[in-house]
Amino acid sequence: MSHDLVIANGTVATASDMFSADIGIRDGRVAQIGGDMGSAARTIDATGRYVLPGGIDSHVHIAQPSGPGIEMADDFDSATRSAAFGGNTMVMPFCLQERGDSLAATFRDYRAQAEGRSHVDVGFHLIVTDPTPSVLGQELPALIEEGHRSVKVFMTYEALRMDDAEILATMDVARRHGAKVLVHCENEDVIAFLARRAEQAGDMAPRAHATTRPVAAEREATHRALTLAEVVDVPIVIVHVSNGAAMEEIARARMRGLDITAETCPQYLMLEGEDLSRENWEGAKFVCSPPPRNRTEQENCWRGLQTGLFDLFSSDHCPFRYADDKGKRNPKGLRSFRHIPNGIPGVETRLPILFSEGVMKGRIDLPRFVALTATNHARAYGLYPRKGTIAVGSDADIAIWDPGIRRTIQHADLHDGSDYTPYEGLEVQGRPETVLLRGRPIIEDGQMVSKCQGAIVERHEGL
Ligand code: DUC
Ligand code: ZN
Ligand code: ZN
Repeated sequence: MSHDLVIANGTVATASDMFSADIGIRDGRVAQIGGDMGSAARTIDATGRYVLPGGIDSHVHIAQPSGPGIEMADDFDSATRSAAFGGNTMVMPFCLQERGDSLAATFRDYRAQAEGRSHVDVGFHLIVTDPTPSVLGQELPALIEEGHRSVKVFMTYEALRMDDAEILATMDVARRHGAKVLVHCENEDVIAFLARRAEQAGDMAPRAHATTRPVAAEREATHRALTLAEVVDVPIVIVHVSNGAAMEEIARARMRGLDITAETCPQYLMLEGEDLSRENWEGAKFVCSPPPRNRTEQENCWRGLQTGLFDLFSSDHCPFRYADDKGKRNPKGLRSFRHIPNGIPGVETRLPILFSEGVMKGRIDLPRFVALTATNHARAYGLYPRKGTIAVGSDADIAIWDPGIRRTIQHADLHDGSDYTPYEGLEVQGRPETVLLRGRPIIEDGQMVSKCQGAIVERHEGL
């Protein structure tokens, strides 16, 4: 057999196994694992390296409308470039319907922004904020039939949230047409009440973002979202879980037989609410929702990654610039925490942080790392086994990691459009040094070697 590319002498890991084998790649797919590879147009020597499925980051925000005067720091070019340097071969951003707009027209425009401008493959989730009769009756069913199998709804953010009746109606359409529903679980009335009280007391600084979005608001909303999904009998994804009380709600609902996918993110392992207290408004760099909690909750989230409570480890990459009046230091945001745009960059640091803090520090093994960062994302969103694994016939989306490299995370070395990283100064061990997208190198020796080869992945496609 002849191959376009052979990866020789590496240690391969999937979500279930680790083994020494050469990988033969032909026509963009894995053609052979182990045995006599025959001839190859090119061979990469992976001695001492781990050969892993490329990361799939199924929760990123790219060029998403963010309210008057506010602009996200990334377009598809910069976000997917950053993703590739971080060892990813696919991202899944959200197409956000703004109230009053057509979901179908919004999707057409959003897809066009990604086309030809992405360095890794892209698959889309939909966000419904305005469940009008035409959206629920025609547009959403048609989009689901076209292959969009995941719809996000918000319980918080005044401009995005839906009430329980609207969420139920949206869930019902998703169930009937075969999509799962992702839910952002925070109780908006609790948050609005606490935020008003904080402002009246003159408590305007970034730290109040965390104190006005307490664990109880997330726990209650998680319970309610699960209850609504139970009533409708729709598969649900609880995204960006930050704490043990919400995890308990998920565990209890699983015992009742619900189909739940649960996700956490690096910020809930590495950051704390106290980070929002940094001086000179620097706390704004850590404003995201739900907010980072404390050491105990970090440990709870680690436990959830270890035990299988969490299926997905995603970045929730949502970058705004810090020193920018369209970002974290916008004029209104400098007056009150309520106007600081929510979200932090993280698509490039997600995998290095979990590799270093998880695998290198012995908290999780390499197959679990692969499951949490690639395989389970592919399974959850209808991409497996084409994506998310190394198997004969799968897309050759592969990251080759050098586990020996130690470095300090600094924004100067990252590639997103923001001007900071919340993980500045964090020491990590391990780096994805070569990344292949459908068999073609996109990153080699820490350099980008391709241009916008990313494809839009239609979710109904099989192998
Ligand atoms: N919270 C969200 O819900 N989405 C993006 C970022 C954030 O902080
Ligand atoms: Zn969210
Ligand atoms: Zn998000």
